[in-house]
Amino acid sequence: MSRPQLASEELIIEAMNYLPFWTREGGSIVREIVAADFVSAVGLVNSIAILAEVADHHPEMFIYGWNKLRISLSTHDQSGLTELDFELAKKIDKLKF
Ligand code: H2B
Repeated sequence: MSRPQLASEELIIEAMNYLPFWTREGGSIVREIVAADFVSAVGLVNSIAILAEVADHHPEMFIYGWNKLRISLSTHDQSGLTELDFELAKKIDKLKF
């Protein structure tokens, strides 16, 4: 399967209009979520893991401070952002937590 190309600056700016919970950090987009408690944060990680496996696209996820989750998306083999990151971010935003 062919891999998507790095997103242009114009495409990134356009995509970010639809991802208000995400911020750009270099070649990644990041969302921070405060869950109800530790178990909820772990549950969210597991839900995201299923989305990631289906998409074959995997975020970095970090639970810290008991109930906080930091999700970072980038396309490793392109060393930056591609449509895969924006598509997975939109799916993550649809999860209920
Ligand atoms: N996830 C992310 N975030 N970036 C990638 O480049 C990537 C991935 N590559 N998941 C996938 C797996 C690749 O290794 C497989 C072979 O499709």
